[in-house]
This record gives sequence, structure tokens and C-alpha cells, in this order.
Amino acid sequence: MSPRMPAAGVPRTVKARPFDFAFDPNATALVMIDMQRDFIEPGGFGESLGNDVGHLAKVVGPAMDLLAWARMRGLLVVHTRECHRPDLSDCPPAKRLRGAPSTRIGDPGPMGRILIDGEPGADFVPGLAPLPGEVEIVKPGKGAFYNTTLTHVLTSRRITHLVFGGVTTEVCVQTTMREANDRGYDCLLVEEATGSYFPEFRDATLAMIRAQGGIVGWTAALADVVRA
Ligand code: C5J
Repeated sequence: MSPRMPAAGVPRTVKARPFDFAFDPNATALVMIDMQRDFIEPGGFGESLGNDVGHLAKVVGPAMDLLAWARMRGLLVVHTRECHRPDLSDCPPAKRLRGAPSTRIGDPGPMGRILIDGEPGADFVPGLAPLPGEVEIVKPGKGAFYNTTLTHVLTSRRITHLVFGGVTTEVCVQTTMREANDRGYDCLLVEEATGSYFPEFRDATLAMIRAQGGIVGWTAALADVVRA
């Protein structure tokens, strides 16, 4: 089934860049990327790579507002978590062994084993956990389509449009948006609801998404999304 199948519903329009983003709430999902303790709190994967996790704290409030909007509008809500099986069978050595992090994926840390499914660090930050009936995608890669059931989830619900929030903008959010764009989805990234350890990378990613007539998709301010 193509993601272009028509769905009935009242069309909405968000003031966005590079131009307005029109969507049908019945055919639209919110995809909230990797709002996990391991990326956002001290002692997790993000900090083990030498990042200042403080940059991501300011995303939590807007991400909660975006989630509340999606729930109120009745959008399908998809939450992703990047993490690996306890035996690391889904973690390529190239990912685990790269560089010189203070602790590697699978090593013990203050929030349990780093980036391992079932450990406290791999869980969602408070306030951003799925509600019953929402979709949770556990992904071993940066993109949420790689080695997951996301295509099936979206296709079976006739989703054609995706609204994105989450972290980090230039890694898992952008990778997933590019994967989705190639699969034919119209994608909107909500500006305040995404962040990076490198604010300049966030800004550059927003610019490159909407450049060239929206080559990857659209971006919009949270206030304009909520107004829709
Ligand atoms: C990273 C992510 N940055 N969720 N993961 O490794 O962006």
C-alpha cells in the first residue's frame, strides 16, 4: 500500500517554511525521536561521548507541548528509543568500538548499562513516555525505519504525513526524516521540539531540511503547529 492513499478528514494548514504544510490529522502521525534519559541526562550515552547534555534539557518542555497537541488532535503517536539488546547482537562493532568514549554501549553506568533496552537510561525522560495505545519503536540505528516495524505501522494506518520532534536534530531526527522523505512521506519538523548538543548543527539541519523548496521537508514553530 502506498503512503499516498487518500484518507478522509478535515484538512489543516500549518504556517511553515519553506511554505505552508497541509495535512489531514487522520493521516498524520507524530514521531517523537529518542527522548531518552541516555541522551538527555548526565551519566548516559550522550555524556559518555563527551557531549554537554545540558543543551537538550530545553527540548523537554516543548516536546511535551507537542505531544499534548498531538494527543488532543487524535494523531497517531509514535515514540522511538535508540538502544540495543542486552547481548549486543544488534549493535555493530563499528558503533560500539568507534572513538574513545568514557564508557561504551553495554558498559555499566549510573543509569544502568549504557544504551541497553530495559535499563533505566534507555527509558523515556519523565513526561514523555507513551500512553497505552501509542506506538513504541525500539531501534538499533539512527534512522527509525532501519530494522524496525515502522513502515508496517504507518502503512497499515494509512499515514501519509509525519510531524517530528525529538533529539538529536542532526543525527536521529534528520536520519529518520530523510528515510521517511525517500519513502514518500511529507515531513514537518517542529523547531522548538528538537535539539542538539551542538546548537549550530540544529540550526544548520533546520535550514538544510527546508532548503531547495523543502528538499527533505518543512519546519515550523511550535506555536504555529498548535494553532493549526
Ligand atoms: C545519537 C540520537 N545522537 N538519538 N542519537 O547518537 O540522535
